[in-house]
Amino acid sequence: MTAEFALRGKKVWIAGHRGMVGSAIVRRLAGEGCEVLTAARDQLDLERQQDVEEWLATHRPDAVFVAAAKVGGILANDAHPASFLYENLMIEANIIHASYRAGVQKLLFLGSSCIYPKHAPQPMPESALLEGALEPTNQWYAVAKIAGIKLCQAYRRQHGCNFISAMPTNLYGPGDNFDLQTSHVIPALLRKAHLAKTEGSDSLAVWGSGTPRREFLYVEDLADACVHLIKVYSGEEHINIGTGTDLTIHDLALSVARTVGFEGSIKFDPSKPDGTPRKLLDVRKLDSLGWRATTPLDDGLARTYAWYREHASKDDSETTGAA
Ligand code: GFB
Repeated sequence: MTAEFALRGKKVWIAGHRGMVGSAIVRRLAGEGCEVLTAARDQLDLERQQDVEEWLATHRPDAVFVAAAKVGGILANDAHPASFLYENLMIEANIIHASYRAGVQKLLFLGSSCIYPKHAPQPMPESALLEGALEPTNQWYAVAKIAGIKLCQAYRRQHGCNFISAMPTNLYGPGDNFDLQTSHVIPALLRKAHLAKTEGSDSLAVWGSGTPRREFLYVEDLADACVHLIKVYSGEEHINIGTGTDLTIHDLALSVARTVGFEGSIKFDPSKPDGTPRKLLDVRKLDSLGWRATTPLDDGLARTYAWYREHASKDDSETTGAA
């Protein structure tokens, strides 16, 4: 562990600033006294090495958050293996290598809890990485994210770069993707419950058996944890970011129904995959670094539902996309 990395007065690039995670990090950095750099998609294609190298060489950030990634829910991962593997490998390799070349002082790479083996011990410690086979539905994304961790470690060892990695659990919050085919479970269930309520339907369709367990972290909490880690952590091992508690998808569906005010029944769809049986992170390392999640699930769900109603529910006047 080295001295704290101060953000004040630094130039900080958030790669992926339009996404749910990147935009939350931009909001979180507002009070840090740093200059926030962003690049619009039409200005910079992160899959093109030369573009990324030129952008970094020109703008010379002191610190970088790698929040850019191709992400999606269980079905999107399963249906587009090439996109999830290729796009994520290209984005992270380009940014990490170009950051090394541009002399970036500190970089935080973001992955996902799906890097761990399908049957990892629960809660999953950082040391469970590569101890067993991956969950088949998201192995492509997981392999890309494991490569990102290894890139940070390799550039540390070979070039002395202070590049670190953080692995968040399943995320949700304002700015999430509410498309029913490609989204994660929380935005999907919020939207489906909202539609069922407004259309007077008496059931809410929930994929799979309802028995898998998941841990959910509100994205504003994640952004706070990332800012904390870039300041205080300089180790080689990746750090889990989670809440330390999980629940079944069935219980999640009940909480979502309560949030939305949907009073009908829940109908499981066994034709859809369950995915990993359980994904709970061991957050003792993060805890020892002085950070804990603060947003209870019910509060986060209420805030996410409010965001959906304000920003995304208008799309539903045209399509219902029942899934
Ligand atoms: O959120 P989700 O798509 O991601 O699904 P994973 C979590 C669980 O919710 C699965 C169930 O058991 C789904 O079957 N589920 C129930 C639903 N209803 C729905 C629904 O309407 N939509 C969705 N999407 N799920 C992803 C990985 O896995 O987690 C990614 O595929 C990434 O790579 C991400 O790691 C964090 O937790 O199963």
